[in-house]
Amino acid sequence: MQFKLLIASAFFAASASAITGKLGDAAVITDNPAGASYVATLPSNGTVTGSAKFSSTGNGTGVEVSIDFKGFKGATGPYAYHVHDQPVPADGNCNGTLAHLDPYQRGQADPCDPKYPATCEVGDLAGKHGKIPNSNGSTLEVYLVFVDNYISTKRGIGAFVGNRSIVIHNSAGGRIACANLTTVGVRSPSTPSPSGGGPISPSSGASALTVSGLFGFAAFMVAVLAL
Ligand SMILES: *[C@@H]1O[C@H](CO)[C@@H](O)[C@H](O)[C@H]1NC(C)=O
Ligand SMILES: *[C@@H]1O[C@H](CO)[C@@H](O)[C@H](O)[C@H]1NC(C)=O
Ligand SMILES: *[C@@H]1O[C@H](CO)[C@@H](O)[C@H](O)[C@H]1NC(C)=O
Ligand SMILES: *[C@@H]1O[C@H](CO)[C@@H](O)[C@H](O)[C@H]1NC(C)=O
Ligand SMILES: *[C@@H]1O[C@H](CO)[C@@H](O)[C@H](O)[C@H]1NC(C)=O
Ligand SMILES: *[C@@H]1O[C@H](CO)[C@@H](O)[C@H](O)[C@H]1NC(C)=O
Ligand SMILES: [Cu+2]
Repeated sequence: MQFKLLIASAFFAASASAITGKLGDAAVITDNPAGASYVATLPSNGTVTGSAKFSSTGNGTGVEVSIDFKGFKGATGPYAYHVHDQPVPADGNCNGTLAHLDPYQRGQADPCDPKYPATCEVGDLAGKHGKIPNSNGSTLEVYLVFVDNYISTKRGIGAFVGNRSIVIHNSAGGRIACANLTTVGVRSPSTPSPSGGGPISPSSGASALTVSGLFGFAAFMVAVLAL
């Protein structure tokens, strides 16, 4: 039997700590380039398949992450997932991605406290937004959409994700899937912006099914009314 989960709330570890990195807390990135989008497509023959897409929001603050992962058969969760610092080597060995993206040098010894996301490693997406629950050996498909204010689609800064990778872990920390983030290219707004109005990027169709997607839709409505 296949389970399909729509994750609307997060699952957090009990013992979390607000730890400031050696270089400070993470900055909210407010100038992500309009239309920039990167996708990590997992290998089709692995334990987990599917993709994670990272796109600038319509207002430049934060990055919308849209995940569709399926598989997990025979694996043990809950499953963490992160942006890792390095790309996947050509041979596909996920160990080559090294550690989490951590431009502020926080380290991962103490778990992230999602109440204080600026104190988490920038790449610790599961720490900030929740792990994927245990599939108990069964096949699972997970759709997840959220906005993270600390990762970036802006080239040249430490929080830039476009030249890095995403890694999914089992409950023991083993790396069960990984993929390079690669550019999707720059979208143009579907309609010309009225003078004074910025481009608007409504959430994708899949995200409309989730709570965060509904918030995205609400933000879109507000943006239209404000023009
Ligand atoms: C998936 O396919 C690639 C390329 O053919 C191969 O290198 C890799 O070992 C395969 N992985 C698994 C888990 O079978
Ligand atoms: C920017 O847009 C995202 C949704 O795309 C929304 O979650 C966020 O609140 C907006 N931020 C600001 C500062 O308007
Ligand atoms: C990931 O990207 C790097 C850098 O472009 C490249 O060398 C590597 O071969 C890619 N890995 C895979 C598995 O395609
Ligand atoms: C990756 O590292 C882990 C932990 O050191 C090791 O058990 C595993 O065999 C490594 N995997 C590969 C494919 O090298
Ligand atoms: C896995 O088992 C746990 C404990 O019985 C349960 O809470 C959880 O909902 C199960 N997960 C799935 C995807 O069925
Ligand atoms: C990715 O880009 C950032 C920002 O330009 C840079 O600091 C980092 O070294 C790059 N990482 C890799 C693996 O190329
Ligand atoms: Cu990781």
